[in-house]
Amino acid sequence: MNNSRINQTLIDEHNESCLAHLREDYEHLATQLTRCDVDIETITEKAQAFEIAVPSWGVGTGGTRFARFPGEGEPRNIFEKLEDCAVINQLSRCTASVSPHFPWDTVDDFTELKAFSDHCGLHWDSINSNTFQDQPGQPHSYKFGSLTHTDAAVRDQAIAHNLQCIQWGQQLGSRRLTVWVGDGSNHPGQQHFQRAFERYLDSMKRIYATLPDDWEMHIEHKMFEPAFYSTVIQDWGSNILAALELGDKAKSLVDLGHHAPNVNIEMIISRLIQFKKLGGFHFNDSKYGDDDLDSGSLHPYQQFLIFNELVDAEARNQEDFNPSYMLDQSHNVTDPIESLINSAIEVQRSYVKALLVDRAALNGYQDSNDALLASNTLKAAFNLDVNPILAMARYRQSGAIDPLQVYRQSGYRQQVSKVRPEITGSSSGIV
Ligand code: PSV
Ligand code: MN
Repeated sequence: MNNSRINQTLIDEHNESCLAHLREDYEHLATQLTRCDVDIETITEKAQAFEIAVPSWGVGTGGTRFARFPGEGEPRNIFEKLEDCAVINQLSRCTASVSPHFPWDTVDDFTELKAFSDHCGLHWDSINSNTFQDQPGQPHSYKFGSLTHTDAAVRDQAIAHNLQCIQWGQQLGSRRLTVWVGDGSNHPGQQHFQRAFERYLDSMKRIYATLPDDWEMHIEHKMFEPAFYSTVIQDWGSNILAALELGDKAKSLVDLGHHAPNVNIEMIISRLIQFKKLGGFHFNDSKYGDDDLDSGSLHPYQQFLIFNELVDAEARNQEDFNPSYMLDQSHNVTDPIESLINSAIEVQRSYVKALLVDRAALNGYQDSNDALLASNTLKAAFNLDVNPILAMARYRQSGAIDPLQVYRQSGYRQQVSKVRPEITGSSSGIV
């Protein structure tokens, strides 16, 4: 099997047809940036090195509590999910890694899975454990929690699953475990806050103890859902406390949708960086809660401000700073491949714009309390059109100058629909 899912000639012909305009736009932007002492080539090289992981579950059509409307040619297993991920990377050239979720992506033969991902030119990002759902035949239910359950037998089962995830991850060459639990309560008084957190720490310590030396454990907090009154790891405060208690290999992961509307997430990022506890991100956008909308579709300025903190830390050579980037969204009404390509590029765009912030000027305005010019310095970078840099980064790596146009022209979705049977009926639930 050829590891190019999209005919490379189609991409090359498309690029050929757009190249003259891209070169003109790139030259123009290069001239503009030179006026500010910025070398466009340095920025383009950084854009080329940018990488964001795709979640395996993101290539399936998502849904809400009310309904799910299945898409055409949806992947039925992790092998087909990898095929879709390979398309996303072939066109965008910034998504060479995939984050699996177990047991959703469990296979009999992990050597075969690893060989297939290698063949697709993909590697494995963080392993996600799942103790928020019951699986067929499972002895104990997670209805009232997993790692924090009052019954030790349930906690043991949830711990064992996480240990299994680490072993599978080692076979795939991953070096991270992400733990998100839905544990919490729906009624005031239902759960003793302190005892539940103690049980959580106890369970997590047992998982942490088995973590290979070169692994990290990422803790993901979430304000609400499925627990609607209290969630054990509900905010970055509980998250960093747990990470500090566990040790250096435990870090906090920030999913953008897991905060109340209007929370200053960029400041949370700064705090986590300062205390060497920023592990990584799940990027998405939201208006009301954990909407899982496409990255940058609503709050591109917030996403830019987050990258402003990240680039600032990078520029200061902040110690122990190496966050991982991943998308975590639900595509309910779009083709997931299109949404993921678009979103990856939107996150890359925020990174590139943050690289263009005049940091010396910003620091000066901060020190002299010039609020307006400090703000305008950020805005100047945000308002730049960096499309030519992003397109050139793709072009130079054999990706598509306009990935969505090539994807639609390729007819990939129609082709896979022929071999992947239509899923009929409407079910509800997350992907
Ligand atoms: C929870 O809402 C979450 O953000 C976690 O990352 C889960 O692993 C993922 O979504 C599952 O869909
Ligand atoms: Mn998430």
